[in-house]
Amino acid sequence: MPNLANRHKCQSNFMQVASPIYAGLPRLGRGLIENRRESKGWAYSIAPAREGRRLAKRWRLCKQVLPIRASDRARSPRMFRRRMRMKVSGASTLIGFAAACIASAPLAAAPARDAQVLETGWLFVQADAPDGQAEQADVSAWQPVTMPHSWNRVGYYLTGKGGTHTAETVDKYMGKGWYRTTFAAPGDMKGKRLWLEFDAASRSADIWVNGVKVGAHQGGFSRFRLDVTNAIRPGAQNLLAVRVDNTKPVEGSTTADVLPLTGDFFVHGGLYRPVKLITTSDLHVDMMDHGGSGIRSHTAKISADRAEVAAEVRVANSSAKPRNAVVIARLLDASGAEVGRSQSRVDVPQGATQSVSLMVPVARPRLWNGTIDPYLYRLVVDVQDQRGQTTDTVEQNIGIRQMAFDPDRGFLLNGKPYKLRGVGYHQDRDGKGWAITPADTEADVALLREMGANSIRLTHYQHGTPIHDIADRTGMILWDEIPLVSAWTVGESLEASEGLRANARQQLLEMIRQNQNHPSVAIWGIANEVDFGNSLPAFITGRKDGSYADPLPLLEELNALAKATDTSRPTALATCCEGRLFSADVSVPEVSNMADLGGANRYFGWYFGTADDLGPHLDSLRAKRPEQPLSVTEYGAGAAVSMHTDNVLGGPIDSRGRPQPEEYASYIHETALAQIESRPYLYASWLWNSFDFATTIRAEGDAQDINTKGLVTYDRSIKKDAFYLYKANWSDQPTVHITGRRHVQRAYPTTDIKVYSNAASTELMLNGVSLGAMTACPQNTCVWKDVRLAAGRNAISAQAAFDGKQVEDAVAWELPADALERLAIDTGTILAAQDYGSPIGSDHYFAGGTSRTIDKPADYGKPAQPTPISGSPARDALATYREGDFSYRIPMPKGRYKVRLWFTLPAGVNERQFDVLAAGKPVLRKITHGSAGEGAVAVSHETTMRSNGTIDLQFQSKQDKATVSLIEISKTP
Ligand code: GCB
Repeated sequence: MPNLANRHKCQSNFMQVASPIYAGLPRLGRGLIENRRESKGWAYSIAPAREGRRLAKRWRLCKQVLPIRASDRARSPRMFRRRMRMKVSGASTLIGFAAACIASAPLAAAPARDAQVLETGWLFVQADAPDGQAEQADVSAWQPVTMPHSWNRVGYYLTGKGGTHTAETVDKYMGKGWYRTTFAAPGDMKGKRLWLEFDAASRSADIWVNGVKVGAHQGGFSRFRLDVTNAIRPGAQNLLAVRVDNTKPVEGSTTADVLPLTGDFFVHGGLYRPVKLITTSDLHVDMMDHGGSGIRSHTAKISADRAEVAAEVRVANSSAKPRNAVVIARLLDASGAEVGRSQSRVDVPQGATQSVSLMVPVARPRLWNGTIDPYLYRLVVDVQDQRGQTTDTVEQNIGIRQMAFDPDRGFLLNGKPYKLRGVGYHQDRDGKGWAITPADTEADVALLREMGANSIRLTHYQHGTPIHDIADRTGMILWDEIPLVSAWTVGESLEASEGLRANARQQLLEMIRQNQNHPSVAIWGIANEVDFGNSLPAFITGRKDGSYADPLPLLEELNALAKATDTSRPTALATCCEGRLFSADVSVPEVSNMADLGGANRYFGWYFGTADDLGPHLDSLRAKRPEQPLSVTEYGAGAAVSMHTDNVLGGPIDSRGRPQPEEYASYIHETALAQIESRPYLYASWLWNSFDFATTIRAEGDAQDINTKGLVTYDRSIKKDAFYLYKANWSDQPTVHITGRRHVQRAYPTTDIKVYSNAASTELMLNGVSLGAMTACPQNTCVWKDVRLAAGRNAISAQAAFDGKQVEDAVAWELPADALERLAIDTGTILAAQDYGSPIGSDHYFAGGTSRTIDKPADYGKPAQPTPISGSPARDALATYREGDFSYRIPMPKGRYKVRLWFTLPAGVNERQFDVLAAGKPVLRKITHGSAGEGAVAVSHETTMRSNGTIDLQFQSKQDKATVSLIEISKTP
C-alpha cells in the first residue's frame, strides 16, 4: 500500500490532467476514460491515447490509494464528498481527487458574471463644479454625449487635406469636465457585488455614486475598477457622476504628479474608453488586481510534444464568511475543444483574496508564431463554490510561444530569428481624438499589416485592450510602455516627488497586470527619452541654472518593479541622446543599462547629422554594450503631402518649421531602412510614426498641431509615398507605386522617376512610350534617371506582372507649356518659394556647395523669422542660396539663352568677390551694391549664353565664398 506522501503525489499529478466524471470532460480527461473503455474493447478511442494510457495507469494506482469509485458519487453524493474532502489550505496546493469530484458537478449554465457597457444617457459639461455638485446640479447646460468621449479635437492641416478639423473646430481645452449618467442596479443583491469599470479616464478622475464619493484614479491610460456595492440603491436608478481632469501638469497643478509631464503628443481629456457596470458573485476572480483580469498566465514550458501554461488565479471572497472554492482552468483550442485542464481547491477567508497556481498541460502545442501563424488558445477559468456552482468565469487569449532577444542574432520567436519590423503608434485619430472605437483600431492595424509591419511600439503610454486583442489575433508583436516621457520633475525640483514616483509605479503595475496575458506583448518599456540631460528641446522647460534631474533612481525602481511583477518578459527603454555629437557644454546621462534591452530614438538627417550616420552610430552603440540587444525605437521625418521638392538634397528641411516635403521623408526612410536591414544584430526597428498625430508643440510642414511623421495622414485618407517603400519591402502583396504622385505641377523638363516595386520586372511608360523595364532593383526601388517630360500633361504608368496578374500604377504630371524655353531655380532650398509668381523649382541640377538661408529657422511652434530683403519683390526666392564651390548643369534645348543670376548680400556687406563662369567663360568677378539700408540687399547680373543641350555655370570662391540665390533662364528671341 503506498504511503500518504505517495497518496498526495498521486492525487495532485492526477488532477492536473484528469477528471473521472464524464459530464463536461475535457479532452485530456476523456483520454483517460475512453482509453479505459478501449481496453475493454469498446468501439472508439479519443486522443491523446498515449497520455490516456499513462493516466489510466495512474488511475488504477489512485484507485488503490483511495478506495473509492466514481460511481460512488452517483449513489450518495454527500457521503462521497465527505469521504473525498481533504482540507488542504494554501494557495497552490492541488488536492486531487476530492476536488475533482466537487469540480465535476454540473457547471452552472448561466454566466456568473454580467458586464453592461454604460453607453447611454450621458451628459457632459466642460467646466468644473464643487465635489458632488453633479448630484444637485442644474444640468440644463450639460450636453448629451455618446461614449466613448473626449472633449478635445486637436490638429489640422492648413490645406484641409488629410483631416477634417479646422482652426474653428479644434478644442484644445485642458482642464476639468464632468460626466453623469444613471444606471439600474439589480434588485436582488444577495450574494452579488457590483463594480464600475473604467477602461480609461484621462488623465485623472473622481467618481461619485448617488452623491457618495466611491473612488478616484490618477493616470489616463489604465483600467480601474471600483466596488460600488455599498453605494448603490438596489432595484433603483443610480446616479453616476465623474469628474475628469486633463489639466496640464505644472508645479502646484492638480496633475503635477500624474505622468506624462510632457511629450510630443496631446493628452486628450475624457472618458475615452468604455465604462462598464459589472455584476459578479461574491466569490469571484479578483476584480482589484490593478485593473487586470485576476489571472496571470505565461508559457512555462514548451517542447514539440508538450507545453505547460502557468496560470495564477486570484480568487476573491467578498462575502462575510470563509469560502471553499475550486478553480478550474481549461485550455480550449481554436475550435473550442478542450485540450488541457488543471484545477485546485482553495479556502478563502472572508474579505480576502487567495492565489491559486495552476499548470495547464497541452500536448503537441500549436505555437503562436507571429504573423506567420498567430494561433490562439483560450484559457477559461471557472471558480466554483462548495456546492459545485460556478460563481465566476473569466476567459483570456493564450498564445504558446517563446520569445528571446540575442545581442547578435536579434529577436528569436520560438527559437528562430524573426526580425521585428515595426512602427510607433499613437491612439488618436482625426475627428475623434482618443475616443476611438475597436473598429478604428482594427482599420489601423489592417493598414499596418498591408504595409508589412509585424510589430507595433505602443507609444508613449498604455494602449487599450482592443489593440492588444487584435495584435494577439494578427500576430503583431508589441512593445508596451508607460508614459514616463522626458520629464519626471516639475518646476525647479531635482527630485521626483513621492507622489510622482508612486504614480509611475502604479501605471507600470497596471500596464503589466492588464496586459501580461497577451501573447503579443514582448517587452515592457519603462521610459522614453529621459536622457536629454541639459540638451532639452525647446518645448520642455528645464531648470534655469541648466542642471537636470538624475533619471537613474527612478529607472532603477521601475525596472526592478517590472521584473518582479512579470518574470517572463524583458524591460526596455528608448533613449534620445547617447553617443550623439553635442557641443562641449552639453552633458547627457547614460541610461541604457537601466533596462534589459536597448532602444535608440535617432533622427539622423532630420534633427541632426546626415541620413547616412544612422548605421555607424548604431554600430558604435553596440560596440559599447555588446551584451545588450539593441533596436531602433524611432527614426523618421515629417512629410507634408502638399509640399514637394525637385531634389531632396537641394536644401535643408526645417525639422521644426515649414519646409518638410513628402519626398524628403521618403529619402530618410529609404536610407534608414537600408542601414537597418543590413544590421541583423538589431532585434527590431520601429519607424516613427504610423499615422500623423496631434501635438500642440508643432506648427510644421502644412499642419498646425500635428506631427506629420506619419506614413498615413491623420484621417487615414492619404498613404504617403514612404508607406509604399515599406509595403514593397516588407509585405509580399504585389506593390507598384510611383513616388512623387502628388507633385503634379512640375517646373523642370527632366526628372528622375522612382517606383517602389516588389515585382521581378517593372516597366515604365511615359505618354504611351516605354522607357524600358527594370529588374532586381535595389531595395525594391527602381529609378529611371533624368526622364525628359513633355510640355503640358505627362501620363506616367508603371506596370508589372505578378504570377501572370498585371498590376499598374499611374500618375499625371503637368509641365508649363513654355518649360522648354524658360526655367527658374530657387537655389539653396528644398522647397521652392511661393512668392515668385511663375513656375520655379527647388534647387536642382547642381553639384557641390552648401545650401544656406539668411532667415532664422523656426523652433517648435515658433515660426521662422524672415529677414527683409530690398531690391526684389520675391523675397522668399532670394532668402536661400547656395554657397561655396559649385556648378550647375541645366538641361535646356540647344539655343541662346538669357541667364540672370541673383545674389543676396546680408546687412552691412556691400561687396563680394568670386568668379562665375558660363559655358567655361568668366562672366562675373564681383557683386556689389551701394545701399545703406538695414536688411539684406538683392542684386542681379545678366548674361547671354548658348546651350548645347545643357547650360553650364560654375561658381568659384575667391576672396569670398561664391553664392547664388536665384537662377532665371529664358530663351532669347
Ligand atoms: C521622439 C519622441 C517622440 C516624438 C518624436 C518626434 O524622439 O520620442 O515622442 O514625437 O521624437 O517626432 O520628434
